[in-house]
Amino acid sequence: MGKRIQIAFLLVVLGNIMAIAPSVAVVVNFDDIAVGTNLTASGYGGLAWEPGNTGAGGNQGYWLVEAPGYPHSGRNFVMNAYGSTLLGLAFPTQVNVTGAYFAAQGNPIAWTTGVRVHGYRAGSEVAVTDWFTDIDTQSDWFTIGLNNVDRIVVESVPVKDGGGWYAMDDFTYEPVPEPSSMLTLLFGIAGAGGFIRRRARVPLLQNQHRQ
Ligand SMILES: [Ca+2]
Ligand SMILES: [Ca+2]
Repeated sequence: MGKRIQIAFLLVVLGNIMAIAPSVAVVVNFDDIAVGTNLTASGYGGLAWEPGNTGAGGNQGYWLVEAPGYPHSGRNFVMNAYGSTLLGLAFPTQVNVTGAYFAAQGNPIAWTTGVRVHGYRAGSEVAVTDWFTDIDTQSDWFTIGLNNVDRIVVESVPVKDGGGWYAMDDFTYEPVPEPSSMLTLLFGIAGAGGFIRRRARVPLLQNQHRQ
């Protein structure tokens, strides 16, 4: 293998790995956890489900696994208990939040009229989505598209007693590869390249000895 071909080959491999690595989507479907679970401090899915702001009746909101209602997958989904209008979710590393399915929850007079998502990085808000207003009995995809964030807050419009209820399902995000792991990958590939070169040389040398 010529040197140029080797380098081209390695670049193609590296390009493919870099293209593939960020696209390992994680889908949180809430179907493997009991209905009625308060997700605060549960660590469900390896994520930090935060308590929310005060919702209806002066009660503190939280992420609550619920069914039946309007799930997208399986039977379960997550809802904002007491209609909490600000509920946070934190990630162990930076992620790209792709989106989630949203639907109505509970009594029709309590359905929120819209949700939007705030993205945070290292404690600062870096972006916010537009309002998603398709909140009804048909669960639909909300493209959130917040990249390189380590925390999000889902905000809903209050409609009753200070609360605005919704159901969320199939929450989807992609971990962002850390620069250190990409460097490790680079060194690994460079090492593999050297190994391939050494292996390629051996038969050549042997052939030369035979000639
Ligand atoms: Ca589900
Ligand atoms: Ca809908």
